[in-house]
Amino acid sequence: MTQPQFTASPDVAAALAEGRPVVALESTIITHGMPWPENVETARQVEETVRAGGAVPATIAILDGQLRIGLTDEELVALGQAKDVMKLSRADLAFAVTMGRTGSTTVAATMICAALAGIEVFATGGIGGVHRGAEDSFDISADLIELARTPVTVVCAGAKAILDLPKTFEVLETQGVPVVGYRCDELPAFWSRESGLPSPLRMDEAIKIARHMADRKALSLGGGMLVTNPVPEADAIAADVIGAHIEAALTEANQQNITGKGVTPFLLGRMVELTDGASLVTNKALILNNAALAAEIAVAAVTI
Ligand code: PSU
Ligand code: MN
Repeated sequence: MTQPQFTASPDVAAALAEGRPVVALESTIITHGMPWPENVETARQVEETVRAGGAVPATIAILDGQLRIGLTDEELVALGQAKDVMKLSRADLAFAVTMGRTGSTTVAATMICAALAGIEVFATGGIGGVHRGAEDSFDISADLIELARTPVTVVCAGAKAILDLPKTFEVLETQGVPVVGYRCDELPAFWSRESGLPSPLRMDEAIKIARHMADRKALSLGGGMLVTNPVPEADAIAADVIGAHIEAALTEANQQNITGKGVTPFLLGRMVELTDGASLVTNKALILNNAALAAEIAVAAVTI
């Protein structure tokens, strides 16, 4: 017998059935993006922010082989402390199901699961992208290709500045992914509000973004879109300050031959240490900011 594809928590299931706004949330940021206990504290605050914005939060993960859309607080805490959690993308999402493993979902995998459940809006910190030196390593995050194929709107604070940002946005353009700057003419760069790159599109109202989602659907364009939401000024770290730490972290990653899925978690972890925790404070602030905007978009989308 075929098993159900996913299990939604009661509040998520009810909201979906009644057409109320839901915001998907990823779990790799909990297991591989932030240290304990800040990871769980932040995940809770993100869920509260989505609720305060009038939407239902749906944190997504695979627990013991089960695709779960919406976790209980106990499950969130367990995931935040668990060891040996797989970091899942499109390539290995079904493997975790088959093998009964526990895995957290990256942006790519969260988009797939959100679309499966009928959730159109998703909040994260920063998407993966083209790594620096990709011309040799070919390391390009599956997040970019997923944005091109799966119809979910991803609200982020830009691509992580540890990446090659110009190449990342070139790939998104090639793949036909709309990149919308929310109230900004310059693309934000995760910890910083500045990247030196112009935002290809700009929208200043959540309702316009929701309308854009509907128009894309009406035109059968397929695929998702990216909304880039600059970190609040008070929590931003200037690009030149963060840049020096990024260089140092990248040099260490090269020296230690860190490759593949390990690169992003290694770099994020080193950034927390190199900035004496400042990068973590900014990381939290930008995720909460994105959760609030995603809720606003989800609320607007159900009125269209
Ligand atoms: N943003 C964060 N922290 C993270 C990530 C994003 O603030 O940990 C995760 C996301 O899940 C993203 C993944 O999809 O990093 C990208 O990993 P990779 O570069 O290996 O594709
Ligand atoms: Mn990669």
